[in-house]
Amino acid sequence: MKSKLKTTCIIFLLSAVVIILSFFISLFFFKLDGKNPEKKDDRLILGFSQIGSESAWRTRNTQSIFEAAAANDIQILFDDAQQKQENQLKAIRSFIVYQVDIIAFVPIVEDGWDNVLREAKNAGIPVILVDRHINADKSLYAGFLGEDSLEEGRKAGQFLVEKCLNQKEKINILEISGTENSSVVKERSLGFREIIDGDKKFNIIHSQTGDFLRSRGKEIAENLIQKTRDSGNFKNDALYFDSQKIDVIFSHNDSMTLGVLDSFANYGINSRDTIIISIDAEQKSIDALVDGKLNCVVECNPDSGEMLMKLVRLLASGKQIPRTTYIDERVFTENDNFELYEERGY
Ligand code: GYE
Repeated sequence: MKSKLKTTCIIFLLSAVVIILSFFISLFFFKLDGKNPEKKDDRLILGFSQIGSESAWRTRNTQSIFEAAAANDIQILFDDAQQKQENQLKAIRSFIVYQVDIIAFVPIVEDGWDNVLREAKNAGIPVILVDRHINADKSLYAGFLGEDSLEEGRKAGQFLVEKCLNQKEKINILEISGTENSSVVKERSLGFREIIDGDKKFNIIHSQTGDFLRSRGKEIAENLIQKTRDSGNFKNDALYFDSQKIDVIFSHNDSMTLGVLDSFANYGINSRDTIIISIDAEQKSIDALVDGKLNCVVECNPDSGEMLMKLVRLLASGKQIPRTTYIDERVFTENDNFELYEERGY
């Protein structure tokens, strides 16, 4: 009896060892092909970190990427960073663990990406920058896709210079900029100044960030109005800064511009003399241009999805991509034939 029990135990133990061993061997073989055990099919997996949904432009940018991925049968792991860099760093690290094929992300600010990009590089995962640039070693990412923000700033400056060609007196400018330390703000400001600095009559008397948000654009304008009211010199013919009349508003995106127009409506500011230049070209700002409330809208094209999928396929097939791929953009002005305008789609 005792020897029979001993044999049964030995057989039981042996079969348990065999089962466990075969499980680990099968797992090992999975690991060897480097394929993600979760990956159910051969479709490419793109890990995409978006900064948030702060503007109609951003929402359209995200839509364009999902639409193009679906059309190109590319799987997307998507993360909305709610405007926080630390969330983007976390998302990119999770894409590395998940072993996506390609990582693409919109860097909310220029600095602080070297380490996580080095980790992606060590994991053999190519990275594409979308929409904004970074200050990092160029070997840490494959290329950039997006708008030429410097040129957008220049176009805004060129419109202003042409519009004020015959004006001799001083022209006071209020600049409402977007997210601080972002490449797009740095380049739009630089491009605008590059053009207007050619003529000393142009003065940027105040520059303030509105973080690309409509509410902040409204807040900035209302603070200026309130200050003028408190000074007892309130006039509704324009915004004033330190009792200097603001002749031009250069706003880095439509959301903030529409916020300024909200405050004008609230406080009955008649802004007909104020030259207002905005960037993005969402439908609402084009409508405001057609209504004569804006003078110029520089397009920033959010539809980068299709081109991104092309770049993803190139990289996934081991090919190089251009260091920089710009998307075509135009300028809308008060001098256009508005009948020729098409729906903007965002
Ligand atoms: O102008 C603005 C968005 O990075 C180009 O970010 C983008 C800017 C765009 O919030 O609407």
